[in-house]
Amino acid sequence: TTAQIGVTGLAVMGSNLARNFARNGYTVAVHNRTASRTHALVEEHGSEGDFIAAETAKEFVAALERPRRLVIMVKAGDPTDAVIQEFAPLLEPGDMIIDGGNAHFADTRRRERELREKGIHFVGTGISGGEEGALNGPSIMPGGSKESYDSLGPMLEKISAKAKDGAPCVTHVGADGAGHFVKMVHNGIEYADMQLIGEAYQLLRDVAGYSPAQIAEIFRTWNTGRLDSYLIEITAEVLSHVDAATGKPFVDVVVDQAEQKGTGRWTVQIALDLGVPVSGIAEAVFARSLSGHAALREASRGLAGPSATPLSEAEAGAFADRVEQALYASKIVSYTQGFHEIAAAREEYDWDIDLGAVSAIWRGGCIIRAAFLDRIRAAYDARADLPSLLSDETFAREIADAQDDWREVIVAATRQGVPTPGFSAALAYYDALRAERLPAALTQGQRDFFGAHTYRRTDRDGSFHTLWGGDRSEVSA
Ligand code: NBP
Repeated sequence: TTAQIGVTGLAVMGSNLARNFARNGYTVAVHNRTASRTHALVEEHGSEGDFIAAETAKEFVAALERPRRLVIMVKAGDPTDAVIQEFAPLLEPGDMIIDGGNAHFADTRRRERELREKGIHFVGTGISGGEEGALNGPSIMPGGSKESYDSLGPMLEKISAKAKDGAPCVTHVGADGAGHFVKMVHNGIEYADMQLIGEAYQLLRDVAGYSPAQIAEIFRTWNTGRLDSYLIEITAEVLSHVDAATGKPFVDVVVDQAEQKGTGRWTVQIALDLGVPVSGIAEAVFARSLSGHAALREASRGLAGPSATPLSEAEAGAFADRVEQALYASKIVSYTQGFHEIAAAREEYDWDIDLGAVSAIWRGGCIIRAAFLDRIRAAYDARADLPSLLSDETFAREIADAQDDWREVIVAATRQGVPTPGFSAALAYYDALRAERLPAALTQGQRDFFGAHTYRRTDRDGSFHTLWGGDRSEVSA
């Protein structure tokens, strides 16, 4: 017998993905650097489908039908290169290597180029949904050649999550690193979503005066409306959880220092390179980083400022409604920024990415899955060349309706000394885009003054310089 697909790297993600393929009727060759993992997988889950356990790379490759489809699920970075170097010499033109790890898209572009010279398709693939998703249906973001997708697509569609309308949460995102790029921005948006939810929680706690259990109920209510999403749902679960050891709300016994693995940071680093303002995602990454500076926070405790005084019960309910508006409006802005980054990369790397299709495959399986994504897809379906999500009539109207409350919430937070970097950055982005004139004109004047960097005029074409140190006359540059 030969296997239709092989998975090498059988830690939690690889094992679950292999089982997902097997449960969907495919024969799966399985391999791991340390063979004990391979045997453990077949022993524990062999009954779920057809597995071929391979101890060596040679056995593994020999077990695969041609053209071979080989999934790598190892630790991203050097291990991925090590595995490619081990397997590439054993493969033939037309074979496919699918890297399902969280690779940096620039690495994926390099690997794709190197393997293309040997006729091997390298398919960098973003996979979201954690271990549960890998087993029961993740959101899958494959890059690589169209040709490889013809062969892989049907299998990936089978194992992927399905959106509420039954559509598989997978599409050919674009060439070479496009899949890993889109997965990276997915994670950046996830950071922003989590930060905004965190700010909403803090406001409900400190300004409205609600308990974690009461806030969990508020999130449960929000989850039945336009904020319906996996992250809002699990937020309610986490907030209502009580610590068994102390009887306190779980959220009060966890150290308030957020960690990160790096995909959010990459999203911001690359946005800086592409010149795309992703202020909401950046604030989310910085907020995690700030939280981790324990000594700095300790040293700053005594700094002057107001502390929050909770509202009366009557006022608290109305305030919670305002926070919902602020959260929703800020969420629209973070997705606007994330999709702008994808659109900019599409331009830069000449990727054929369909933004509507990207939002559609995030509707199921992944961490940011949400009813909201249907709306984004509708916006791009109505107009594929939408300059920004904020230009969509529906989103623009919703923000218009939300903005009084959004501003009020930020005012209250500012007055009471509750930090809302996400809400505030989102509103500043919105107001900057709306502005008739920005102080960038003054910036250009300053740059021309100290560095003769020149400026353009509103009334004439060309570049100009003012002789600041001389008679201040203007010359054409
Ligand atoms: P890990 O990221 O912990 O990687 C462990 C696997 O890598 C093991 O199979 C290990 O083999 C193998 N490996 C290493 Br480490 N170095 C190797 C080398 N030089 N040669 C061959 N194999 C090597 O596993 P994971 O958490 O299952 O994640 C796998 C990938 O999926 C990662 O890229 C991760 O970023 C990505 N991802 C994870 C999640 C998640 O929720 N965990 C979600 C989405 C994507 P060994 O058994 O011999 O040590």
